[in-house]
Amino acid sequence: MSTTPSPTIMSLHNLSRRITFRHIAIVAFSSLLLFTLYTFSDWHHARPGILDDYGDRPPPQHAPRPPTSPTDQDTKTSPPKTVWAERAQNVREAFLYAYRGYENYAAPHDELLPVTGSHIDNFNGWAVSMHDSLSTILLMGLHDEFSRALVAIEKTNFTLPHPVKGVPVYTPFFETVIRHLGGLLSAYAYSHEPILLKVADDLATKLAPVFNTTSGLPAYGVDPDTGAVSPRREAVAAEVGSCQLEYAYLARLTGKKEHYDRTASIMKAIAEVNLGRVGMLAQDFDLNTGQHIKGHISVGAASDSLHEYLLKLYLLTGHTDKVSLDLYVKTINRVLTTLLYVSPNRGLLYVTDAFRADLTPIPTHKFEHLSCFLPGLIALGAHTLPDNAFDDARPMGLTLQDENEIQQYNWKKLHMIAAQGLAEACIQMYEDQPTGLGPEEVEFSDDGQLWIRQMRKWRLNGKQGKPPGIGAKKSEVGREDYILRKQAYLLRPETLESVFLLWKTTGDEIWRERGWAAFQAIQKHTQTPYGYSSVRNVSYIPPGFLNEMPSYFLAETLKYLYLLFSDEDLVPLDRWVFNTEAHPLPVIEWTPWERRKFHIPS
Ligand code: DMJ
Repeated sequence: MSTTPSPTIMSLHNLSRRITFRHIAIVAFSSLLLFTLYTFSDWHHARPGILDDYGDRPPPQHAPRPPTSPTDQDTKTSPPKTVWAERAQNVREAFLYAYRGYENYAAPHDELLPVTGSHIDNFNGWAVSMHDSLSTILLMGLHDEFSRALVAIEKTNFTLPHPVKGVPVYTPFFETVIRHLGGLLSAYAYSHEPILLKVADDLATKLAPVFNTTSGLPAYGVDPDTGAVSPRREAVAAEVGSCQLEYAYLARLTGKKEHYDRTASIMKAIAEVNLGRVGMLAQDFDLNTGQHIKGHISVGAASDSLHEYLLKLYLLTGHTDKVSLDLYVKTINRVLTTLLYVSPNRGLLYVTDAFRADLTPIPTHKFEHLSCFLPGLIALGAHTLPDNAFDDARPMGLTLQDENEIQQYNWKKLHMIAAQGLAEACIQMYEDQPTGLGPEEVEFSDDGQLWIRQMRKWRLNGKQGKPPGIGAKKSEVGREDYILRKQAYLLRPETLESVFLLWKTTGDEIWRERGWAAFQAIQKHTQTPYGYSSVRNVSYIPPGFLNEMPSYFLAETLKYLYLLFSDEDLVPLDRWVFNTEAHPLPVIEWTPWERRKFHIPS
């Protein structure tokens, strides 16, 4: 047997002779350095995504990012696929529990009173919880629930009880469109059940007298039996500009020009608003002149979905409605430069509202749960709009310095930084509370700084570290930076909607984990013997039931959670657009015939 060492052993032998104490010391020192950097930096949190670098590389277009699967990332930090499937199943069960509570104790009325097991007709008494649940039922594959709903829908007649004969009673146009019409249309898109389209068409026609205003913007409400329209001549932004998706899609399904005219009438009116120094659509409108009044700018209550529908109409109509895009671009420029603040101690990025935007905007420093749809919307825009979407932007109402500042960045990067920071603050509001539930409204101390000014400092300092508003610190007693103004959690969806959209657009599993913690808090603190209830105070355990289960909990909150945990891409963002009540509508590619018939410009 030969004693000659094999080549491998020889080279090891030679190598060991060449390794000196100096080599060992260098290796030991480098390992220590790497370990320290890893431990005290955020390297180990980094994941592939749009925020990997803050340079100018744009993200891929129109390709929804596939969720990062456990096989291509650190398995220590991401649970296996089966865990997410179980979590999706938990949400499906929660939905069934809530919906069966409604069916058994409240149908055919509007909503369930989940503590007393009774009902309330707080909208029109047209079974709003059933219509609002339809698209969730279909996405979750609940065939029996869908069949029962169809039987009830056959009997729908959309009339209102008139307590005194001849005295009009108005159905609220906005709520009826987003919940009833949106629910029926989305269910039709998934099921093609003819009754759903017929009922949707009838309803939209009964509501149409609201458009008989001088400006063409819809009035607050209509008596569906007589066509009488509510007399108030002032209206809020969300109510005048949140039906364009539903009427455009209905026009596509029925071929009826009068339905498309409703969408066109709103877009024409808002395109003619003199934005001036206000810089974006304000909260209050005059229905006679079509102009906005007062200079109160907000993305929260009474304004929210008007801004949402600017981007979404552009996406729904296959990138054809340029008026919509132009207004969306102006709005976001104004919001990013004027309404975003960074809190002083923790660096939380929040969006507030401001008065006197036509002069010098005065921020309130209020941060509403309702505003938490915004990070998701901004992320959706950055993910789906083409690279040149902001090229023709003519910012309005901005100072020259702010205008110059936003032009220093690739806009998609800038938007994703804002979206991530805002979404972090929204979910942090939940994580700060002992219940793990998010408050309805907080107020920040007024010594926060405008985000765009902090971005400028960060840029001038060579973009060292994370951008302002990203990775805010945890709460410390006495340094929370905000107080609770409205302590209730009303089972609202906005934060979870954004968590879902941040997950979809970045592929970062941290959003799923944070959403899962919120769902567990909902299970623990809001479940009742009959369903789920809004709660009085998120900072106390127990938080105290309010005996309300709003229909949007079924339409939105549980749907976004289900989609967040489902591994399957059930609603691809390049093919479906969620209305403001989370009812998905399919993207429309207008045919030449439709363009001519509806007078849609090419
Ligand atoms: C929903 O009805 C809709 O999302 C609406 O646009 C505003 N918010 C409520 C739920 O909070």
